Amino acid sequence: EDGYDLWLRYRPLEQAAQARVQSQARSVVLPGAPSPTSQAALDELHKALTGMLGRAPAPSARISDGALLLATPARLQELGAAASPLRAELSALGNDGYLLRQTRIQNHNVTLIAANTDIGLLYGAYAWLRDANTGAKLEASSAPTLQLRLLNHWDNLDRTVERGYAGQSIWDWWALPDIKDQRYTDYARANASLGINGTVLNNVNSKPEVLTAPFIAKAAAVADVLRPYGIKVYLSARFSTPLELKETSTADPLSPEVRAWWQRKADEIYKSIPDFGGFLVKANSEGQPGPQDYHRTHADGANMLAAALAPHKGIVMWRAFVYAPKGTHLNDDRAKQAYDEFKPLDGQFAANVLVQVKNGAIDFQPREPFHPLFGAMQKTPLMMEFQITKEYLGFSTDMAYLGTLFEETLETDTKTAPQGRTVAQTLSGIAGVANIGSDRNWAGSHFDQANWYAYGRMAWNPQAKARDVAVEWAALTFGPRTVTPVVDMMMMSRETVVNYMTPLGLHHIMGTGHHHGPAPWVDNLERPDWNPVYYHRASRDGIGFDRTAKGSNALEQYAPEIARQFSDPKTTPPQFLLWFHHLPWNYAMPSGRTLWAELLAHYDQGLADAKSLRARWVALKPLIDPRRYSEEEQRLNRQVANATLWRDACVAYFQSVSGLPLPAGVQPPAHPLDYYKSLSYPYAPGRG
Ligand code: BDP
Repeated sequence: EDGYDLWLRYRPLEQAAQARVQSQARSVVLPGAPSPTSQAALDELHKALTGMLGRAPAPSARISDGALLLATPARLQELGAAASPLRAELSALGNDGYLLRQTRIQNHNVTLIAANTDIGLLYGAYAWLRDANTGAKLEASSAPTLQLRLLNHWDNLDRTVERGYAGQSIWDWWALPDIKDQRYTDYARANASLGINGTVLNNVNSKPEVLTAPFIAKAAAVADVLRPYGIKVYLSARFSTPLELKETSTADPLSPEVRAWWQRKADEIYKSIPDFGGFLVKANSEGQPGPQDYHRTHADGANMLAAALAPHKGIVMWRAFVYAPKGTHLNDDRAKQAYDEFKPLDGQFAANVLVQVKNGAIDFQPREPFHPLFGAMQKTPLMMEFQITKEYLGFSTDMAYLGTLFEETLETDTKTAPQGRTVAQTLSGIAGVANIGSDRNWAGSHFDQANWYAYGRMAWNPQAKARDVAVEWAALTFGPRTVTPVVDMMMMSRETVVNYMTPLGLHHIMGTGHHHGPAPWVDNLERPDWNPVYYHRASRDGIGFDRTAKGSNALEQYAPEIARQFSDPKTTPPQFLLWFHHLPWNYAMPSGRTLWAELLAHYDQGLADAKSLRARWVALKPLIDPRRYSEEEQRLNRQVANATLWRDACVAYFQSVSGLPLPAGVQPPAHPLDYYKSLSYPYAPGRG
């Protein structure tokens, strides 16, 4: 067990489970000639059943008792099962949905996987296998609510990965298009097993070369591998590409020359990749070029690209993560900028543009309140952008199961409709910044595989519960006997990180550039809002960022009900307290402690829980295979050290600012503040 097989391990089942699965899959029947997609379903079932049962199922063209039957409506009709109530049920399941049913067809008891399309059959096959493995009930139907379920790779053409902690890029651009690594197929299988149906191959900080003929050919080769699995390829486009390639004299989106160039480029791409998905664009943000360079709006820029893609049914995903090194909001609140720039453009985007919004208004912090654009842009389709790779949550060394973060965000009521409207309900699509690399275990650590898994499962069903998803993943990954303790670890892990890094709504106090270790003292960076002191605003008189009407008034960007609730510290959820309020150190918390004592208690809790995670894993040693056990044990040791560092450095720093003594029982930091300030992290991974 080295983790390569992810949650598709297909190890021999225990006896009772074997008998159950065997009785449902004596043979596998797919009437008619298979397409590449239904062939992929057959191949997966064959591989899985061979692994789980120890022998291959009989391939068969005829239905007999105990057959596992895969069929679309046309095939059901030929089998004389068209009139069944299944038909109506199927028609409600759309292109991607499937149903699993024990039923009788042609006088035989069969297990039916039915779907309207071959891709639905593939999804159904994976669902059936999930159930077969975990012993879940086999009477299900399912269809996704979001049609766009994407991964975003922040992968560079030289195979470095921005914010990647799992080795090099999976895409070997140099070897492509001639050499197509087996990993691409396994990547496709893993994604299809979750229902992920699109992938942006390259970094949002994009290079012009990716749109040149050689790279289009490379992307086409990847697209060919992913196509049978229902995964479309997309590219991140650099706004100034034609200018930088010296093929136009400007990149102004309203220039006819520029528009014609992009039209030709789109036509060229679709010649090689007929089902190309479209472009993802980061513009006028962190130094990236964009339409504002020509005094045009984001809508002008997005619509120009959209026009080029529209004839081919492609889309533009235009990111709302905007702020420029020298731009607006320099002396205001960075949290407000995306809303301020995008809300006025609501209704101005072309029909094939989606605005892609990070889950929170700052930047993938361990915890953020939901982004105020969700629910606010009602005339523009929005996509959620989550970060699966853990840039701000301890990379792939610290354990943090993000299912809880995804759930917390998706289920929040934006209060933008009379009956309520959750963040999930405001979405038309979803994207996750991938944590996948060339590491043998794909994600840098075994537990980080769970974040890829949870993202995919929750992209399919944004109402899914993080715990249920964790139960599935744990059963598939470590086997049925460890599920409860493993899930308990996962469920506490992200709060643990929040507590030892950024409790009570603190944010962005990580070290410059690498974002790994603590650096709440940093105050000397060029842009004010790159500095941790800008975000925590701690001084003798208190701590926190006042985003109420007395402060930056970022609260005004939320629905009135939320703005009202959060404008009073007493009714602000404690986990967001210092996100919205600047409060005196002696502010009385609901616990009865002062804010100062509460802050310290959270840091201590984070460290205690990191130790508890390690102890729980150690207790599982007899039940986990040696390699995976040891790889995680080493990481959990490292996490305890990291939690200690965070806790001690933050206690030392905030004490130096508050000037307050440590309450009785609180351990002083191991070193003086200067020691923590002197630490550096040369060659930290993930800078791309
Ligand atoms: C920040 C990352 C940076 C990304 C940027 C983005 O630090 O590497 O380029 O987000 O999302 O979180 O564009």
